[in-house]
Amino acid sequence: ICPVAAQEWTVQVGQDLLVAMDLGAVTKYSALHAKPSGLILQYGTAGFRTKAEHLDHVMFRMGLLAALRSKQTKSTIGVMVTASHNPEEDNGVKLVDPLGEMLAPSWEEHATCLANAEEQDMQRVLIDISEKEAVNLQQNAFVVVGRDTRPSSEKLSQSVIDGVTVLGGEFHDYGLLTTPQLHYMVYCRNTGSRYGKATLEGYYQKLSKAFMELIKQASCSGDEYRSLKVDCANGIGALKLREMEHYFSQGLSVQLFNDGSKGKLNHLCGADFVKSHQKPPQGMEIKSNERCCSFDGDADRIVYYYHDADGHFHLIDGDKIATLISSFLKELLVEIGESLNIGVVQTAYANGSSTRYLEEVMKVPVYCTKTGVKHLHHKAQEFDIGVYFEANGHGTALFSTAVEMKIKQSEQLEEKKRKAAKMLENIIDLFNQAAGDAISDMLVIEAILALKGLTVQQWDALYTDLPNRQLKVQVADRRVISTTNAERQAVTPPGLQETINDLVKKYKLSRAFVRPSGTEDVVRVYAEADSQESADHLACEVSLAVFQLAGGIGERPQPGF
Ligand code: NG1
Ligand code: ZN
Repeated sequence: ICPVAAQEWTVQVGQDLLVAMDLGAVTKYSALHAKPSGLILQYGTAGFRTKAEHLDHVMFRMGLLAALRSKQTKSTIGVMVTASHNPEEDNGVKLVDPLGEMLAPSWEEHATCLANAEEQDMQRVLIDISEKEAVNLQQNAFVVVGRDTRPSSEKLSQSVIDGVTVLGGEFHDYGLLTTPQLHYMVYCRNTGSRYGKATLEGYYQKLSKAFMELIKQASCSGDEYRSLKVDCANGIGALKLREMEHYFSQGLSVQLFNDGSKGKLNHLCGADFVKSHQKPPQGMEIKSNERCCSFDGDADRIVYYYHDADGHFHLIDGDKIATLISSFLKELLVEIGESLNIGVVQTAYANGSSTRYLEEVMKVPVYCTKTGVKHLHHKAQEFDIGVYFEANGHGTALFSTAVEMKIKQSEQLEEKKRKAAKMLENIIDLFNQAAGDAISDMLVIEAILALKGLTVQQWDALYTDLPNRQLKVQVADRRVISTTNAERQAVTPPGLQETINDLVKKYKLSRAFVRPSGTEDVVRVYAEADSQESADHLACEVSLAVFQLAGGIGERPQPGF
């Protein structure tokens, strides 16, 4: 994967490169964070993720890489140590680029190269990256580091710091942070604090102030004390929400569950569990019609749910969150009387009913991108207001400078329009512009429900989800599956897409697609149809087709899974 011939680089390396990078120190420290031989990892949808005990060398090397990226961009770079919704024993690392975005694609390749280099090739790979990317090694580097509550995270983040300092970089260790908080810090630091103060206090104050100002405008705010039950997945979200709650407690009371005081991280709780099992988390008692939500392990995802009067569980996922938010923002735009455009960005996992509702009822244009927030984020930047959410609850809304300009000009407008512009201004402040953020999304949703006077059931009733099923299939090499059309069609292996097409035809309102996961060694299968039974059957039949045509291993997918 890393095509540099050994002779080539020795000739190319200038004397200055060698001087600027203390290669002796790199080699010495690298040996203290030795790579287990034979281990190959890929920088995937969300960085590197695997069992924590295999990650020490990766952390050290990502510290090195972050320092190089910082030198190249002359900006602060972030490194987050977390494995999000994965089990507690796992860990992971991802780099955050200057404006809070995910790492640029060419650097993802460098990350993979560096993480997999054998000890004796480390120097060569580092020099190769520096040359390819024209990194000025004399430039200063500054890296900020955050970590989740996993037992392995503290030590691993120390290894990141070792990597940064070996290349002469400076760092700030924020310690425990949610992933979106780290994105926020990076964004603040690189925009000269115009966006906000790069401290936790700054984050809490910015969001809470915007929330309280919004809530004030709700006509029924005084007579209904708002409360919400929050399942924190036994993760970092609990710590940070607890620190923050007194800032907004006048407007919303939150009751925390799975706060990490006893249960295991992400075990039988959290947004991923609730979404994929379509049932409530353990450890939370739910009375009928109470509003509840779940964060994931690093608090960048959120889903809502409730029990109806008959005790039936209802999930309100990322698609319905995007619908609520985009409908509200569109109303505000209409109010201001502006021709600013708004678009919603989804992935193939978005429920078909949500896409139909947005396009046909809300008349909001919808776009589909590949899985992974970096793709959604990128697309959303094309609009004045771009709302993006993955069905699993990861998302945010982005606002162009044209929207901010419009708000500035609103002073001259009539009272009603001014009010709408003010709301829009508060909403912009409340959204984390750098990344999907469970805390920020939660406050936006709570504010919109209050302003619109909507109950959780009324929100849920916007449209009815099509029954769906997600399955995983084990194959020898998941790369044999390649896709096109935002992952909705399989190009290889030959015959697979044709088989899926024939299977889909057997059911009503049906749709199915397969893609290799970017975070697990599996192929994911998604199916939806007019009934749960049909969706289950279709998912199962497609799984079998994958097993047969894409080199399935282990047990054959069985009907009834
Ligand atoms: P993969 O494993 O590539 O499907 C999963 C999620 C993504 C995204 C990443 C990162 C699904 C189907 N996939 O990716 O949406 O959130 O993890 O955490 O939910
Ligand atoms: Zn997460």
